[in-house]
Amino acid sequence: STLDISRVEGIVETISTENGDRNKFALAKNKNVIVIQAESVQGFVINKEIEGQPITPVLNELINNNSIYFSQFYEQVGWGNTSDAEFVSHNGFYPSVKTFSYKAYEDNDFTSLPILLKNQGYSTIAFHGNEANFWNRESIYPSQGLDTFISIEELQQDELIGIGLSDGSLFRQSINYLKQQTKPFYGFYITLTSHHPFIMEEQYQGLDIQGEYKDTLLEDYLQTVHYLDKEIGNFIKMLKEADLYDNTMIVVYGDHQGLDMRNEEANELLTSFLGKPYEEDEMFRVPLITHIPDSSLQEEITTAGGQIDFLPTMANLLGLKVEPDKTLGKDLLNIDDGFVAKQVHVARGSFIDHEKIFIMSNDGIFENSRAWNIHTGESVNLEECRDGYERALAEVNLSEYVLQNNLIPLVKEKGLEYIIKHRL
Ligand code: GP9
Repeated sequence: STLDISRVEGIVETISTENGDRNKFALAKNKNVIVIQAESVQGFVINKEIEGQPITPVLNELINNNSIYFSQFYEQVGWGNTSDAEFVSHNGFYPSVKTFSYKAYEDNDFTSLPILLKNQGYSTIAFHGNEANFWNRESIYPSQGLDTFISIEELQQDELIGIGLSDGSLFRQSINYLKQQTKPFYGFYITLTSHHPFIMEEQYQGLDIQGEYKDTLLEDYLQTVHYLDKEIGNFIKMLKEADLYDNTMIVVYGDHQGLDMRNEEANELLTSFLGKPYEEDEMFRVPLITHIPDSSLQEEITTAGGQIDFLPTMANLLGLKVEPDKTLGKDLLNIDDGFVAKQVHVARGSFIDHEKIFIMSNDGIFENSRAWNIHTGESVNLEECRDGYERALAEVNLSEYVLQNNLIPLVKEKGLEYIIKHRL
């Protein structure tokens, strides 16, 4: 059977922590929220230098001031890549394995983070420098709770880089919309300039790279990430000038990999740059930073988590009560052991936890799988992964069942356990 009730009861129990005494509950309650989903930004760039220059000086500084930095955070996208990062993060369910989720589930009903915030009186707005119908965004945003969508069609096309409007221009032009937006607002930004193949005119390239990585794919990638980082810095300045900074929580997370380990050139470059083999554990790792002005926060969370945990984690900070068995995500500020299931780009059943990564074999034979310690790189006995493998299967199967049958409204009413017991 695809739905193993005992496994799922385990899941529900793991994610059940009472709301009463929660760590960091409501720290950002009623604040505006700006979420920047950063195109192709991977975890390894944080606090990393190239030829003596920090790649992400702005994000590094943000992490050290009034922020929580989740350093063991992983992407969980499917075929919908950037749009799946949005889908998984906002909804707390896994992406479709068949096609991109915004298409597969376009007629579904949702209880997304923007919807939960709307219920608290928030207005919602999304910004993206590409065409509105790309990834079917325009069609699905209303049911995702994103009421206003500012895409390239609505904006001055005053600076184009790569496949659309530059991140700098998008941030700049968004300020007027934010000023007019009813407060508190949820503002969701999907950046674009650091999109593959990372081609950008020299005037935008802020890193001076002369050594072995000069004119390589790695240089191109790092230049675009550095550009985005700088533009996030400019954006924060503009928010301050517009008096929109103090009362706003600013969140940044990476959507998915920029450099694919299966690409030989990328693999060689990163293996050399990182000084260790470039494998799935590093390829799937993306940063998550939550910045709350005047909070005195400076914390690094090393609990393993993924984009599916974004909704409950943000809900906790925003003082929203998301009952634990109403999403498959977990509040990373209130659990000890995280768990990240993967099902696209690697075989279903693959997972990451606080100490190891398990990559299920594509031939479906468990014994042919690979597993290693994410901290030391040493290989891990596969038998130690069997429980996690089964849990990963149970989670992704349950998620698929809920979404394919449009059961989120029922999950909202009765919880995941009910869905399993009654096998609707
Ligand atoms: C397209 C942009 C990039 O609008 O979000 O999507 P990707 O190709 O990275 O999935």
